[in-house]
Amino acid sequence: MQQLHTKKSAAAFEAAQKRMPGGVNSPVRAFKNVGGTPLFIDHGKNQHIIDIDGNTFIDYVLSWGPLILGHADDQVVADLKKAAERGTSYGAPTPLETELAELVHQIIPSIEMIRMVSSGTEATMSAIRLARGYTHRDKIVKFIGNYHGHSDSLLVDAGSGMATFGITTSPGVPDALAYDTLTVPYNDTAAVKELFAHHGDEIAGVIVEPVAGNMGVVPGTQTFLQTLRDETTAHGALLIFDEVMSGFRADFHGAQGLRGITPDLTTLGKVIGGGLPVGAFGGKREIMEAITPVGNIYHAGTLSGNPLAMTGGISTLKQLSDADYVAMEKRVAALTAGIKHQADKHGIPMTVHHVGTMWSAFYSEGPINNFADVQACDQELFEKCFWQLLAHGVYVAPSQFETCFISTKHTDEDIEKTIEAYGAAFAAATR
Ligand code: KE4
Repeated sequence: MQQLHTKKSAAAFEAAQKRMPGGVNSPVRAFKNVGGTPLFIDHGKNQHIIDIDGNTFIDYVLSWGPLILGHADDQVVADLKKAAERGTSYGAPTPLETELAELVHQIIPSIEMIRMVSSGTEATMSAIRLARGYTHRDKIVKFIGNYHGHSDSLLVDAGSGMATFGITTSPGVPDALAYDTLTVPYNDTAAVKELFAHHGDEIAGVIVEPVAGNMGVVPGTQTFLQTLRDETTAHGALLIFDEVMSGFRADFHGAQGLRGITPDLTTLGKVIGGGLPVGAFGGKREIMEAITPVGNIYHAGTLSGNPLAMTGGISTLKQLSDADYVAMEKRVAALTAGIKHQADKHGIPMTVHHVGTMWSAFYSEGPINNFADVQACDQELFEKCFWQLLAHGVYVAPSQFETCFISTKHTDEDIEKTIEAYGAAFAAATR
C-alpha cells in the first residue's frame, strides 16, 4: 500500500479553481462523487499514470476509453511526431482522412460513409440533426441513463457526469427542445413498443448506447436492441447506435458486431482518435449524402479530420487485431471474477459486469439492468473503496456511473495486483 501524498495535487487544484469552474475542464474529473482532491497527472506510460506527487497507478480509466494501447504508445507517439513536423491542420482535405475512413469501414462495415468531427458530442449532435432532416420529423428517443454528450437535445435523463451530479436534465435546455426528446427506461422493450404505438410516425430517430457505459457497463439485451431495430424500420425512423464508447471497446467491431444488429447511423469517438480529439458519425450512403455539401443538412468543422488527429486514430487502429481483444477480454474476465470473489469473501454486495474491454464493479447485490438499479448501489461503500484502491496503486473511475477499461498493455501481474488491492480495500471498508 502506498502512502498517498496529494500535497502538490491539492496546490494545483487550488490554483486551477481560480481560473476554471471546479478547477477542471470536464466535471467528472473533479472527484465530486468521491470527495477529496482530484489527482493532477504528470505523465502516463502504457498501463500506468503518475501524478504530480509521484504516486504511480495502474490506470483503468485510460482517458475514459480512448487509450486502448495504453499511454504514450511508442508507435503512436512516433507517428504523431512525424505528422506534427509536417503541419497540424490545413483546413483542406488530406489523404489521411480517407485512410481512416477506409479503416473504419473495414472494421465496422455498416459505416459506408463517414464524417469526421472533433468530439463525441459533436458526432451525436450532428447525427440527431441528420435524422431529423432526413425524416422531416422532430421527435427523438433516448434512454434514461444513456449519455450522448452535452448537446441540448440529448441532455435529458442523461447518465455519466449528469448522473454523478444527480442532475439528469440540465438547466439551460429550453423546455421546447426537451419536449421533442422522449425518454424510456433502458432495456424496457415493452415501453419502446408502447411509445412507437403512440408516436411512431413522429419519431425521427432513436439513439441508444447498445452497450451502455454511462451508468457503468449495462449491456442492452438482444431483445431490446432487436426491438429498436424492428420498430424504427416499421415506422420509418432511423436507428442510431452511439458507439462513441462501445466502438472498438465492446468488441473490435463494436457492439453492432457483437449483437449482429445493423443501425442506420453510428457515432464514434475516443479510440478512433487514439487520444487526440476525434469523433465521427457515419452509416448508410443514401443517408450520409444528405449532409452538406452533397445534401443540405448542415455540418462543418474547422479541425474536422485534421492530419494530427487522423494520425492518432490510424496509428491506433492499425495496431489492433481480433487477437488483442481475445487477450484483453480474458484479462477482464479474470479481473471481474477476482473482484467478485474478494467481495464475497468480505461480505460486500457486488455485481460485476464486463463486455469486451469494458467493465464495472457495482456495489449492489443486483441485478443491474437499468439506471434505477445503479442509483440503488451503495455510494458510501463505493467512495471508501475508491480511496483504498488509490492507496493500493489502482486508479478506477471516480463514479459508480462510469465505466472502467483495460488496454493491450495491462498484464496478468497487473490483474493479480488489482484483485489483491480490491481484497485489501474490502477488508479496510468492513473493519
Ligand atoms: P465527448 O464529447 O466527451 O467526446 O463524447 C460524448 C459521449 C458521447 N457518447 C457516449 C456514449 C459517451 O460515453 C460520451 C462521453 N463519455 C464520457 C465518459 N462517461 C466522457 C468523460 C467526460 O465527460 O469527461
